[in-house]
Amino acid sequence: MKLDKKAMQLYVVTDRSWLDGRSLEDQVEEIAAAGATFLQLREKHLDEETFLKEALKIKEIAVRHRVPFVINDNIEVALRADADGVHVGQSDMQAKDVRRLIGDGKILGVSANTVEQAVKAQESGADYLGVGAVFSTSTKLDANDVSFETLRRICEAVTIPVVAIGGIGEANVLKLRGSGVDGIAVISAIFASPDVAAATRRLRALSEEMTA
Ligand code: TZP
Ligand code: MG
Repeated sequence: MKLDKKAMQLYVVTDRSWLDGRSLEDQVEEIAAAGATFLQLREKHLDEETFLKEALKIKEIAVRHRVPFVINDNIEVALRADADGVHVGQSDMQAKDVRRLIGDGKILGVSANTVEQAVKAQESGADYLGVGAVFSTSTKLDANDVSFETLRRICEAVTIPVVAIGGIGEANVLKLRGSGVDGIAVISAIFASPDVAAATRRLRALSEEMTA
């Protein structure tokens, strides 16, 4: 599936560890209404049926706001919920196997942190790449660091859209200028904020400034 690079502008990944009693759906509704351009449901500890129920709720929000919606690392849930696609990391199932299972009509996102991984992912049928961690983050403890120079070389080496991830917040978005990325992916910069809608609006504007 061909993805518009604009969909990468503000890519929001969910994380229920920041919810603090708030409901995930309510927060995602606010985030989608405030200008997120892509949604990824990332659940590391839910059983399959609860994950599926959550996916169906988030899908309804994504459809209504016309933003692409993918599931992190669970093809079964992605297919059963009829999500727009799946996102896999380097330690998950191989991209080419995922592509075979989901078919050509679905979005396949792949995490990459080297030029070699990026090129291989594109050859395996990835529609976009998530590259990071570009800044230090405490959200994903096993994230590899990606330097600005590596990020720039990855963007140069592939033709598919690239979104930067990892430790991105209002204070450092503009540091990604000139790297070639199409946008930013964030978790805590939005979910740790007491006002997710306001954070979404500010990050969307900064991301647009960064890629302008
Ligand atoms: N992959 C690389 S870094 C990361 C993921 C999922 C975590 C991003 O979270 P945050 O809070 O935006 O740093
Ligand atoms: Mg994964």
